[in-house]
Amino acid sequence: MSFVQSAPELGNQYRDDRVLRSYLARTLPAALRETIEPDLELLGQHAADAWNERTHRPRSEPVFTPWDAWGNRVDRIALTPAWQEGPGIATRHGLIAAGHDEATGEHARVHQFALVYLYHVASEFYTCPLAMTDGAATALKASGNAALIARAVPRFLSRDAATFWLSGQWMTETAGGSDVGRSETEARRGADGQWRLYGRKWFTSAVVGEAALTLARPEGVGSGGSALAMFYLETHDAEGRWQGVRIDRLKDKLGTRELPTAEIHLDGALATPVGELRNGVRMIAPVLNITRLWNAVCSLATMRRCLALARDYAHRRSAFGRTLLEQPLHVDTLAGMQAEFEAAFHLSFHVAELLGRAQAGVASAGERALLRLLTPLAKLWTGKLAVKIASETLEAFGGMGYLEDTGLPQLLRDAQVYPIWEGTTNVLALDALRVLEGGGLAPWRHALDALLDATGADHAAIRADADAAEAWLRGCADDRLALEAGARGLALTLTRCFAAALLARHAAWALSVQADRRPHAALQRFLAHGLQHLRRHDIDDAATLANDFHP
Ligand code: MFK
Repeated sequence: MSFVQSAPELGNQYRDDRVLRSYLARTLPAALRETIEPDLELLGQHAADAWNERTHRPRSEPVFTPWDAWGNRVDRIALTPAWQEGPGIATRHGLIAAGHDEATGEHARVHQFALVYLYHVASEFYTCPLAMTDGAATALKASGNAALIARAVPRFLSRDAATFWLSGQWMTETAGGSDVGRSETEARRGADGQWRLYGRKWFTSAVVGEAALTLARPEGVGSGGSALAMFYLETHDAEGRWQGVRIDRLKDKLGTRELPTAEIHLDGALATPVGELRNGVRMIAPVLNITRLWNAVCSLATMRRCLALARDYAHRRSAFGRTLLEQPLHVDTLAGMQAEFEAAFHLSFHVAELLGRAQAGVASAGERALLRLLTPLAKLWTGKLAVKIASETLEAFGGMGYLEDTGLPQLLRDAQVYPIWEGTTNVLALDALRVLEGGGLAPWRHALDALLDATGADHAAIRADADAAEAWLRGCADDRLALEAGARGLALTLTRCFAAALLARHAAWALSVQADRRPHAALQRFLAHGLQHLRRHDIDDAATLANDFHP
């Protein structure tokens, strides 16, 4: 019998996660940690079981049936098994409720995102509609609309699958996913005083939800983003029939294929304005910021899954007379991935901390400004990084990483969605620029210096790169084209400097409290990769290169 390679396996994904456990030990009060730990253990085991058993189960995708056999329009979507168990898991572990739990106060979001991080990969992106439901609960609360808050929020936060509702966020139209201000869906008010929506929504990721927040243009108000209004609607009538919603088809996507992303028409869907009949983009912004944080944490979850599999395989796989873990170049490659992941972890969970503090009303003005800036930054960096780490992971398996039935290619295909949805890298870099134009770099710089000062070490390299970012911004102040063209480089530099400072803070703590040198090693490696991505290229040269297809 010739040699047969054994497949990678996962242990309990909470117990095995040194980075998560060490982070929670530093940030959460011991009593709270002990209370939530059994839940984290269960989700960690669920993650392991779902992976280890996946090879015994056929992969499945949702199936859309527009018509029944008798010619009735039914628009039925049959979900995958993981999606069918989604409401039970989400409510049992309080995946949304935990984030709004007043009893845990400023720690609510860290608790919630630890759950999300452990559940995400096994959920087959059921986390996507959960993210939007969390966003909808947050946006409704911010709107102050007492009737809608009373009706919908308890259902969105329910810990009981029987009363739980999912909410979609239906924004994207054919005019563009980024340029939402061009939305064409119209809201018409009938003689009965009720609003009805008419239009086409091009990517609706949570069409299976019971409710949705959406944007529409009240009839006759003119063009532009500020003329849009935010509406709340329920997808089914009292008899359980779709109300004014027709599903045209499910999207044929590169990845996230278990997620039934649909293209739909609204044809007189009854809807309620959430607030004023304008400024819809501003009103829906809380949804964007919440889902962007979910995106960052789910990107981390993919990275962590990749590293766990690559590490397990490195123990098993032997080549040229040694296991991969005994091969210096392979070890060095894994270490580089781990360092980037570890820095990204601390950045994303820091955003969760800030969100928790803002929500509990204990964040300072500086922390609130930092939250607004770090949210797009964390999303844009982690989205890109997840693709890179997933790609490197497939390579770490050699040819096996390219075989569909190992489950590995799916990690890469799924990861490619992170930089695209919820704002592409460039849209988010420009969003960060808008924040800086409003409030400048001071909140970021003060927080960064405070983190480094608290370590008791100088960290001159991090401060020097932070100085360079400030100088770059000053240098471009009068050059709008250069500012926009360099916005991605600026965003990455600000992100990496701040992530380095957070990792430095954690490394100092881990060394003194846990006698653990690994975060320090991760920091050194992360710094060696470089923090700066600042660029100031000639705009005319860039235009010439970008237009190279002209003869
Ligand atoms: C598994 C992980 C879970 C993830 C869930 C994934 C679900 C996937 C499904 C989707 O992808 S849904 C579609 C996601 N679409 C986007 O993320 C849109 C991307 N485009 C942008 O973000 C644009 O920047 C934006 C649409 C906001 C620009 O629109 P406009 O019409 O040009 O608006 P404008 O003038 O920039 O902003 C309007 C107001 O909103 C301004 O405030 P004022 O009215 O007071 O001046 C902005 O400051 C405010 N605003 C915009 N973005 C904000 C914000 N406020 C707070 N936070 C923000 N992020």
